[in-house]
Amino acid sequence: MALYLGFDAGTQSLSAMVIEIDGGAGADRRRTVFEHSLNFDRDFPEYGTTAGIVRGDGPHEMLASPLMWADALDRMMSILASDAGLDLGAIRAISGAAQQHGSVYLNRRAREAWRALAHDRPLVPQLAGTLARGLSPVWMDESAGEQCAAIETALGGAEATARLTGSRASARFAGPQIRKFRQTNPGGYDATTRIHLVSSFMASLLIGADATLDPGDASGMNLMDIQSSRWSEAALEATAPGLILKLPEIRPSWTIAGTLSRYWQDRYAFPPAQVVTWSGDNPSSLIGTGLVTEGHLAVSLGTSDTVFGYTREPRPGASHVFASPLGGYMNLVCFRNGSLTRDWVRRTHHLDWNGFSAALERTPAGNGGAVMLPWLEAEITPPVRFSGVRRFAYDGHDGDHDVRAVVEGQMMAMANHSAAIAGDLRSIVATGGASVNDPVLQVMADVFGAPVDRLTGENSACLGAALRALHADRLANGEPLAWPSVVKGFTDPRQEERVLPRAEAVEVYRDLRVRYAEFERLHQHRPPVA
Ligand code: XUL
Repeated sequence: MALYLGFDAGTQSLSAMVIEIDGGAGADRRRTVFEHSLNFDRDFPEYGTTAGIVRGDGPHEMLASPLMWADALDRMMSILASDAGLDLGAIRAISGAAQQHGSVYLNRRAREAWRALAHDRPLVPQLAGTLARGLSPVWMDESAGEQCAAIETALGGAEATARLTGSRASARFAGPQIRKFRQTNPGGYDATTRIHLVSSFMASLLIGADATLDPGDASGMNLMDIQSSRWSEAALEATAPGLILKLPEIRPSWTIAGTLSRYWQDRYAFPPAQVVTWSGDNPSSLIGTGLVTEGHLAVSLGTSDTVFGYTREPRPGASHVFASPLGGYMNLVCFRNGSLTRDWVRRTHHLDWNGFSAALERTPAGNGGAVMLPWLEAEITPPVRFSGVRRFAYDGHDGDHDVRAVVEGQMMAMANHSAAIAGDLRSIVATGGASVNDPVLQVMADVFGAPVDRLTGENSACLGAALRALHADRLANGEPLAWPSVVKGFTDPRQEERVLPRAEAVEVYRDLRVRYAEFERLHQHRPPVA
């Protein structure tokens, strides 16, 4: 029997999952034996976050303390060791997923501090003085717009930047954020000896040394050559001087970054397990949703909503092409107004989630012409700077219409903007918090015109991390498992719960999607009417 531990360092919480694999590659027993989440706002109030972030001084600045993530890791390791009833010695490998794009700035003291950690003291006080920047910009930070323009100009335009790095310059990506840091705090930049992504920072804390970065997460920086999975000299030069010396090495996703450090072994009696290079939450979800072949999309309904799919070749037209942790590519479209916007509508009308579902059930496909552009916050796709929802053909007082309008608006935006990556779409896998809601999935099936499956588990990024640990451990031991065998038993859809598209509704949305795209185009660059 072997155990594999996966983490997900998300925007609002740190989760852990342990899977058990009993027997060989064939008829083995596979199950999840532990799952737990720590919520940053609730469990770490001393960091003063709201939904996992703190606002910076400038507009669109969204930050979080790396020490909060470290604190959560320490507490989770303690829970795993004492409250989970696990045979700790059976943990063979550990990996993780993290919110993408966030960058952590360390000074020259960090490496020494990690090496010298005393096991009888908590982690965070021992990291004092190791950060060259106290707060990290996270993926919700849209404040590096100017830097994006400068980088794209240096690289020959937006399209050339996308061809080289997989994405146009994006304000939330680490490259533009690094350029901004250098411009606004040159002393801080000079004092920075290492810039990690959240994923490689967390892996570094586990091994007590600088961890490598995987191509899946590195491709979310506007710094990696998407064809070769190496740092692009041109992109580095367009971003900040001397950057190459500050970045971790990029290694294949299945690389063993190191061994769990003595700190964790001595502090909580963990074994010297292998720590596999962490990845981003979306690349990890590709595995955790079982999307290891073409023709399927995953729609993840989380803090951000994302639509993604695996392809052997990059799919032009995707807003982001990332390297996939299975090899090949992951094409992704990200929407910032996800669960927080659904939740805002729900709260506005004093509904619980059952009430939200009932409202959807009471209203017809197409909502009698009532349409919402759900841009409560500045939006990533399409790029919208002026926040504020826009309502058409209704005023928002009626809760039923408002609920349907937010869900339909989100689904139409997702279907329209992912059309280029959907290809010959056979099915969708829905994940994330809101995927438990049947009426939401019915709107999804009708708008996309494809059957929607749901996974048994909720946290596909965390599951993906545990499965990546299994894959890398088998590979390192000369017993490689093909990806369909890695995910088998964990990501099989529940056929009996499949949600089928309804022909009449699909017809309604065929026209409405065209109108919705027109609304987007007209209002994207205009502030909302008060
Ligand atoms: C993807 C993105 C978000 C974060 C959320 O490009 O910005 O999905 O990864 O954690």
